[in-house]
Amino acid sequence: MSEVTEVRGVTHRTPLEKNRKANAVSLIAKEAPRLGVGPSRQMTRSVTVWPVAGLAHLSCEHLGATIGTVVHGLDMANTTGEEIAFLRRLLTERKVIFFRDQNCSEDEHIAFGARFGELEIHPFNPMHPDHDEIIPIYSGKSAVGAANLWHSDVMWRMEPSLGSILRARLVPAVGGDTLFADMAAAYRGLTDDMRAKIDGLMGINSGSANGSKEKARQRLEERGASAEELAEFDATYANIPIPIHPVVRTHPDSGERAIYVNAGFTRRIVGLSDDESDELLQHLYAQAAVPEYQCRFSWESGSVAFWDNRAAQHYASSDYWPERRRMERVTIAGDLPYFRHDDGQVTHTYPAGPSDAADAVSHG
Ligand SMILES: O=C(O)CCC(=O)C(=O)O
Ligand SMILES: [Fe+2]
Repeated sequence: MSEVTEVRGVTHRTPLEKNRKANAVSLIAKEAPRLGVGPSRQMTRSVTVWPVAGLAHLSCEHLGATIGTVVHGLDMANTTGEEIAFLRRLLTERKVIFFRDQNCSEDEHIAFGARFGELEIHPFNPMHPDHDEIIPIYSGKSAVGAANLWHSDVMWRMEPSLGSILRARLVPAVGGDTLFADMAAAYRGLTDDMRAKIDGLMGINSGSANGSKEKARQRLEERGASAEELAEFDATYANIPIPIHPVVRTHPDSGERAIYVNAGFTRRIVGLSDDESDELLQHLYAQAAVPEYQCRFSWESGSVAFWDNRAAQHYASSDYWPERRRMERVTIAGDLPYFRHDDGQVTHTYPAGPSDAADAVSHG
């Protein structure tokens, strides 16, 4: 990752800024017990926009302290191998990257995603009429934006997606921003005791895809699907396993640890009493909402956000009703999550057995 860090360019600091930095750090330290937040990173000021070493046509601009970087000068429809390698490293380091003015076709959006891995086709979400790989996320008068809760995508899968590439086609005049939280910074901000407590714990995640399976079946019925088609749907999706994911996930590329539970999917922590599990989950869910770990992106038509589901959570602000907002998402398939213990042992995600599954259902 150092390669990316190195291209940040010169750090200009006047004596006043040095004092400001010291004051900011000491303020955070003083406030930390009250907020429950530790300084997760030494604050530094870097130049606002810097050129990328070896890729002089690109320049970068950070949005948040540890998360979110806008890459200027990229054309998603025409990328080189060097650009893709750079974006992959930048994504791992900054958790979400952004591009502006990408007026490419749906096919080009899909082709760009495919350069990062196999693409996922969501079995339950309504699909784009012409492209199975694109999930349309359209809101307006009769469809209120529904992604306004902190989550990372498709954690109901045993292998949740690596990343999502969302492009704005139509945006409201005001509002409709998306917020992102760096869950590795959030992990580093926990107390030592809390980190020791959650390292190696496992969480039961919702197996129902938040009701979207039922909605997909209903859509099939409304479209007049035959009894055979409905039976095939039931047979395919009746027994999808309920995943038990690590509460702290080790990133496969960087080795960084990140909090890997969220309000959207995680229902229960294995091996704790109901009360202990609820209390711990509430505390961990709440970390995504801490501004120090976040960046916030304001969309324009043609803007793109590409986030790493393994280390970031996101929240789409639903503050523009009844205006319309039309987004399209391409999703890259991921691999089996794991936690690497201090002694090097690895615990992977596993499917819930019958009693864990009952717990997940009773916790909704
Ligand atoms: O609409 C957005 O900004 C994000 C929606 C969302 O949660 C997603 O695309 O995964
Ligand atoms: Fe999402």
